[in-house]
Amino acid sequence: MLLTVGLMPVHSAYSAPSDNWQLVWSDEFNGTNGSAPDSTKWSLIDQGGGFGNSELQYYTSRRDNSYQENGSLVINAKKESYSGQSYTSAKLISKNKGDWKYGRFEIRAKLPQGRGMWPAIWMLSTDGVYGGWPKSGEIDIMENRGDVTDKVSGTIHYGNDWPNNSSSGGSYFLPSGQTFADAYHTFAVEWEENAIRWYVDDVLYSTKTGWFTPSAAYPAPFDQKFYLILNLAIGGPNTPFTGKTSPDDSALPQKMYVDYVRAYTKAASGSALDRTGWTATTSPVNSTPSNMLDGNMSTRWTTGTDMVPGQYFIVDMKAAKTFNQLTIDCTGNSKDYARGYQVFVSSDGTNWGSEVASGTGTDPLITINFAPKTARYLKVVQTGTGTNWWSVREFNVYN
Ligand SMILES: [Ca+2]
Ligand SMILES: [Ca+2]
Repeated sequence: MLLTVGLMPVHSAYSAPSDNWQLVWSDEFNGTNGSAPDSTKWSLIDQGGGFGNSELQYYTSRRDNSYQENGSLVINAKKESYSGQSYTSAKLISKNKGDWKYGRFEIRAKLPQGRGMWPAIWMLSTDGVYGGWPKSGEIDIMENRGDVTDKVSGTIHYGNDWPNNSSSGGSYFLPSGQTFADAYHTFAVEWEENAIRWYVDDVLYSTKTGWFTPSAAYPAPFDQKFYLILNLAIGGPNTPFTGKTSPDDSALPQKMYVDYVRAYTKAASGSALDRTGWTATTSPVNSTPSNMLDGNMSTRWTTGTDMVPGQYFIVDMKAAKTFNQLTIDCTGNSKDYARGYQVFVSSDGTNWGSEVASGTGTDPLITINFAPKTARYLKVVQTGTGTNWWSVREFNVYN
């Protein structure tokens, strides 16, 4: 298996990307100097063995190999015998802590340098529903070889089992005289249903729209939740990516610095209706339904227990409105959102007719589109067997 990978930076003023992306998750790495990465966002891998690429490092969870410092995550690769490997380093994954289907993933990082260094920032499928690598897909946001310090690559891996696997990608080169080891740069991927775009410092350098997997139709496998991975691998004599050479031990230790990791999802594109005077009622009757209409992301309506199929909330807009999109925003509660839902509308709050939309929530911000409707009341109902808590911070209606 060729699990090629991706990468990371420090201090920056926050600025949201354009094109309606909404920040839903981030780690700014502002922990105390020397502290561990935030365990609510990242798991540290404790493993060696080469990872299918004859890599030479053992990834440890020790502070020798990963820590926060001056607003950045530091991954520190060392020349050191450890559990059968001759180098140590670190690998962080957000699996089951930060998982998204579609979005913009932006990472500011400064890279290590030296022959054999293989820093990577990448994504793999959380649930692997289409099978083993590469059938469930891989998105490499950034990877670099440490002896080519002005170049990074962005790649997707997909298709049939190795060795008949497929990949496609592109590369970005810095202007002459600059290197990715000298300064922080911003690496981003925008992943939508039918396109994946790669950026360095907001310069678009590659777009891919075609891929496949043996067992399901396009846009599989890139239609499932993926998680983020940050690591610094050490390539050896049998590692294709780093040129099948021995690492330059004189370069070690080497550090990869990550200033931040930010995940965005696409906000609704229409105009949100003014919610003044609107009211909400719920079944079960609990918590504070008005919290989903107050414009404050720190307040929520929560069921406090799994919803039962058929339970719901109703919003009364007080007058007939025309609309074609809803959002149920449970951001901040990575697990507490509707896994199955139906939407109904009504002019009198009594007769609901047939559903106007239904679906399966795959992340905390659920966006529901349908043909334009005119009605005063909206009802969102829990359906299916994937019952779950709901923690609705904001409910919005768009036209
Ligand atoms: Ca930072
Ligand atoms: Ca609220």
